[in-house]
Amino acid sequence: MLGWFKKKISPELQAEEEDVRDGDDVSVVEVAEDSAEPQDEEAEPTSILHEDVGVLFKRLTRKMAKTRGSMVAKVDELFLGKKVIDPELLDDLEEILITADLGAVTTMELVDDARAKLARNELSDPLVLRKTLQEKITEYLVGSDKPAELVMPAEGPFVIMVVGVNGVGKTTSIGKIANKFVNDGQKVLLIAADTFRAAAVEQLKIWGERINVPVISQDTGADPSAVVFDGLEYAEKRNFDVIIIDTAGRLHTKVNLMEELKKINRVIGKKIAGGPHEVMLVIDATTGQNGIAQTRAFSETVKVTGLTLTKLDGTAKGGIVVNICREFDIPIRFIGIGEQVDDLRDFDPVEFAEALFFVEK
Ligand SMILES: Nc1nc2c(ncn2[C@@H]2O[C@H](COP(=O)(O)OP(=O)(O)OP(=O)(O)O)[C@@H](O)[C@H]2O)c(=O)[nH]1
Ligand SMILES: [Mg+2]
Repeated sequence: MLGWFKKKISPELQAEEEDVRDGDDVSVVEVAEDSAEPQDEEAEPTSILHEDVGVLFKRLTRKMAKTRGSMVAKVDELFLGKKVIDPELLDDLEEILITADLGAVTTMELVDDARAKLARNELSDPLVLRKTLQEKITEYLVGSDKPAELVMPAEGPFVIMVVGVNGVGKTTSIGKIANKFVNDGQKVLLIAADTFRAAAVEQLKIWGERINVPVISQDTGADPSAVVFDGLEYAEKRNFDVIIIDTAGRLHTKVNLMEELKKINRVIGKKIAGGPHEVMLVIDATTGQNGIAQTRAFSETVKVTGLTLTKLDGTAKGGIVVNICREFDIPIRFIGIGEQVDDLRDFDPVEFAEALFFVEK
């Protein structure tokens, strides 16, 4: 697999850092200064590329056991002992795919295609049908024209604003993503713009300490846009490569909360040219079809440029991934497969489909 992010061009690295800290209300959890020296562009990243791909794949399939158990295992059960395909078998297949949250349109397309082939006597072997299903699902997953890798700006920090409904895994994903950047030698700053709950700021600070990156925060109840403004101000002369902004979870149907996101978005744009460079929507894969409604609502509010799908280790409804890839032309950047720092994978459609259809021998 290729790298998961790239820079437009090599940035000019600035050696000196000035202390521009201002405003007593801004709380900064500092870390050791030498923690994130930028690396040579050509240098090999120290990320998962050094790990054994076979081991990672096994881990992915293990973590996705529930998704596999639901969809593919049921398909296999259905096909077991069947020598030929008949119309009833296709009806049962349709039910399995719908239950796995593949979505009505995708399911109909897959099953109708099989029905047509069956009618033309072009399909008789269940194993061939299984293979066709995997191929079609891979096609849907690959479908997006947009590159899955993050593209960092040539100049200045790469600003990522993370949004999504309550409890989907935004803060946890930020911790994991920040850690990936740190492992690749990037200097990372986190901004806690979730000011609704003190616990939210605390949670981000704990992640900051764990992965050794500073966290900018203010008191509970502060205006999130102001926190972001101050945070970006703090970052200005410190040459951060990556700034990740955590926002409060919000119901996609609550107009005033969605408006607040627009304001944060505007503030970032005024402070950093072209920012935010990535608006990452986090979706909990266990919520199934509602993920589609969430993606639509957030996309109508701010320009969502990438998705992270979480909790794929805990859902029997992994079909939502296929559905989202088909419905929107927004790349899935990462998938979350657990609560730990390394439970995040770059989304690779082919690998994902293989993991979905993988049978343990
Ligand atoms: N199993 C599993 N749990 C996850 C994953 N990602 C996050 N979680 C858990 O989901 C819960 C919510 O995660 P948070 O990161 O706090 O979610 P959030 O979107 O920041 O929540 P709010 O800020 O309240 O909107 C926590 O218990 C996380 O540990 C994942 O990929 N797999
Ligand atoms: Mg949070």
